[in-house]
Amino acid sequence: MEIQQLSGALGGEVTGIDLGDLDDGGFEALHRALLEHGVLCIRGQDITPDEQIAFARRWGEIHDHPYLATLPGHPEIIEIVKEPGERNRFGAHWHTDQIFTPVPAMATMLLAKEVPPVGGDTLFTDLYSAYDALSDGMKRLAARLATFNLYNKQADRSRVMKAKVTAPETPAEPAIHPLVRVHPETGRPALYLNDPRVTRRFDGMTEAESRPLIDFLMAHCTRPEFTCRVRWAVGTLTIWDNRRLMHLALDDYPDHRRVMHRITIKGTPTVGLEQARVAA
Ligand SMILES: O=C(O)CCC(=O)C(=O)O
Ligand SMILES: [Fe+2]
Repeated sequence: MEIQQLSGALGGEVTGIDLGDLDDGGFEALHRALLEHGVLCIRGQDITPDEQIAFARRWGEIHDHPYLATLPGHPEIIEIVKEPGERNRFGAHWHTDQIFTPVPAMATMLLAKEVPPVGGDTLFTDLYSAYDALSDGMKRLAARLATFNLYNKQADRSRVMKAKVTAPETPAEPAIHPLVRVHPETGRPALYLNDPRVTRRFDGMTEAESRPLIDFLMAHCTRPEFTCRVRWAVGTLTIWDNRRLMHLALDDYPDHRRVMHRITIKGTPTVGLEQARVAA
């Protein structure tokens, strides 16, 4: 297995490995690499849905997405499809997956099945670096704040969503999380939020009071030097750690089809910096 860094901040491109035939040592190496790089883009994976599901289960239990429809016969896999001429709003803004649930997904993986000839890349940004780059005063303030997150169906409307429109609509429940999240495996603090479509405000504050700081933090978190970019090819499987990064699906391929097979892995309850210090 070989790993090439994708940028100075985060990301690794992995070659020389077959996820359909991975021993425990190989998996452990991949696990360590994910903790180090945050996102791994693994090339050349000609694997079946069952093999993708088996690979996903090595990371943990599969996380049910409360709002997305799944692949027929494989309820573990969400098929993300964008047709030519369709606007993509699925993941087309900076976010970390399922922050609007009480226990957000630990990791997400996408396997590229069909890709446009150019465009349709996915961008990632490193929230350890974003936290580290804050002033001491802002770090102290951020450590005391929690975010109030609410799913926004309008922001995510796309073909993948349509199958669920017929399902009974359950009202979205808000989820509260620490703004500075301690990574459960590395112990490193990271900023943890989405943009105001989902992170509506800080807990105990109004939207108007919260908005300037949310806007500042989003601009800060997505500074180009904290990012990397994954260029897809059919058979690229990209897995990312939602506990320390945000991502964005670029909608720059209006005339082409793009199909991804997505699996999310269950996470653990979020722990803030103060809470982690008390526990230590
Ligand atoms: O389609 C993509 O590149 C990413 C979509 C997304 O945000 C996700 O699968 O969580
Ligand atoms: Fe996402």
